[in-house]
Amino acid sequence: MIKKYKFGKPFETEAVVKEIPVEAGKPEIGEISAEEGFCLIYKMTDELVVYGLGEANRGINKRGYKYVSLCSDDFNHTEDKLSLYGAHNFILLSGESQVGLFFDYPAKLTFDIGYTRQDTLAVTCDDADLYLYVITGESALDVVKQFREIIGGSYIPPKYAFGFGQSRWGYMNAGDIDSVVEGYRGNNIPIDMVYMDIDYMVDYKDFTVNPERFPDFKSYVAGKKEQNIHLIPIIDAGVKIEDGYDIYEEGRDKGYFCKREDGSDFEACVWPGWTHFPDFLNKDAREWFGSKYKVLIDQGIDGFWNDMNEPAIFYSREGINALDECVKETAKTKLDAKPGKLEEHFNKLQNNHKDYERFYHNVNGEMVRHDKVHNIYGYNMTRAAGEAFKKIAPEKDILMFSRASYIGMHRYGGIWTGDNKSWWSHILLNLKMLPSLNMCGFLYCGADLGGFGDNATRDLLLRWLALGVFTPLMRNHAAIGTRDQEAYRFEGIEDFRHVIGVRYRLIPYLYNAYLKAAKENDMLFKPLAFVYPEDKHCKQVEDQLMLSDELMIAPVYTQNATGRYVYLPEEMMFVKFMQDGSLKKEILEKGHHYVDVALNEVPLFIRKGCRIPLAEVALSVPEIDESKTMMVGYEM
Ligand code: MIG
Repeated sequence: MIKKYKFGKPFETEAVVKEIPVEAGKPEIGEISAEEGFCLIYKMTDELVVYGLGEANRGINKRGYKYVSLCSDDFNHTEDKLSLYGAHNFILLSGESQVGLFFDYPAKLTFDIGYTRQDTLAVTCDDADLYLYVITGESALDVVKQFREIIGGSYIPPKYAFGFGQSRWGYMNAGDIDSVVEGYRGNNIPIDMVYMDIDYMVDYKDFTVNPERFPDFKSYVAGKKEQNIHLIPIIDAGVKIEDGYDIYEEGRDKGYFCKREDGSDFEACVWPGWTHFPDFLNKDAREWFGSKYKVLIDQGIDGFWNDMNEPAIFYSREGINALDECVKETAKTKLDAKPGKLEEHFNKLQNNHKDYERFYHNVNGEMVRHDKVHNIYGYNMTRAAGEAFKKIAPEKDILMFSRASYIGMHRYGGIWTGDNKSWWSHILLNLKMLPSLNMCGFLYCGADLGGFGDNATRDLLLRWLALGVFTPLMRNHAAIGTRDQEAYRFEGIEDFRHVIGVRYRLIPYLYNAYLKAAKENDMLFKPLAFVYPEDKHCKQVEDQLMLSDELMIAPVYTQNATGRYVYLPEEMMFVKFMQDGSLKKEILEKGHHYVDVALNEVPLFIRKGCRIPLAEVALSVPEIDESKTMMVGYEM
């Protein structure tokens, strides 16, 4: 059952697509005050597990910390971080009863889930203008399914997007991309996508392709497609201010950029230098920006990733003016002229919340200050693209995923979880986010395999790939300046060929499981307790997941480990994809086990009575021969 409550004057985020009548009075959940801002206080029993929050830090069970919904460009995902790129305000209180809460509120919102007081949940925000949805159901999954039904169906990517993709910030030109394709194809490692990061553009201008770096781009794209390689360019939110640049001039003339209070276009410095931010909350501007994807689609492109759409800001005009002032001030007296003060000031310019109070959106003629709707900016950038794709190429499925997001965006694209690091702990963080993301409708998602920042090692990449073989988005991505981490850069290439090959064997199964999950508003990845609610152990399992209806996954995420402990809630068949292409199968009884898993093996568990199809290894998605699948299962 779903009940919708209204506080004050909520902003219509369009996260929920189903019409639901507003209830009279207050919800019977905890204590709510809407006098000074909004605050919901709820006493948590010892047994209560709190799920949800989509892309968020820490555990599957979110208890014991604080999380702030505030789309943030932060490349250092340490345990103390409160905000990441997404804002997914859905939590599920799972105890004796199952209650889902969705706070539809597009500005900063804080979930204190036992941080201030261990037994107390406090959800707070500055303005008491929001919708609160209270969902009750028979089981945790039932609550999630009801929620998913009201937010609309999840985005379905093209099938090729289930292949493996290679990315790196630093591929400069066609030659760099050719050598990546050669590195994979030449070593018989399967691959379907190579990503184009910001350097393909002319001066980081959206929808341009540098003709010196990519002469005759259209035929280049076509040539790659003949090799079953899709090129996936990045699109950044900011539009470069430059006379003669059509996108800039059109946006300026039509008034489609975010404006300052005085009506002038807000200026922020990002990769292209000074930019304006398209007003994605303005329907006409959204339509206009979306139509620009056609420039690249016309050249054969059929996939994109949207970046910097929190929006990320290096500094604003106002910020840099304040720095000028600071320089002048410090120069006045010798005593104050310490570089430290300036440095401190300078560092505060990046992604400074003050800047979000400096620009406005035109929402149906009404000026709305950005900080009041901050969390739906990236969502609406991706929505601009998704809505445009239906017009530009209605017959095609186009790949789209975004960095910033809000619930509702799941209808238009997937997400990647941003700038993680080549850390073992981030393999586990990757795993923990998957079910939470699924609860919020995001099915097509994945992390930068191998880690974005810092230097990857061979063993880390192999272990991470062995998790990545199961995530819908399977992409290796790394930051400029880090160690090369394409699979063919390490010794023992055959191990990478094997692990990535396992993905291709699983694609017929995974693709169908995905479609089924999307159709039934189901989760692809579930916490164990969703499937075995009676089992007390399952509530505590934070490093294994159920995958669709047939599988359980338990990757190794510890360096130098030759295996791991795993908990089986029932008897299962342990299957290992061995390096020589064979399968090693063993029936394991319910309970705790230590399983050996070598670096070049991929483990999975098949539930009793279930079986899955396995294809033969192929070098690309279109080469998978679905008529040659074998069934592997633990039948009774
Ligand atoms: O300020 O385009 O998260 O994936 O490689 C960094 C360069 C901008 C951040 C993205 C990352 C991408 C990088 N971008």
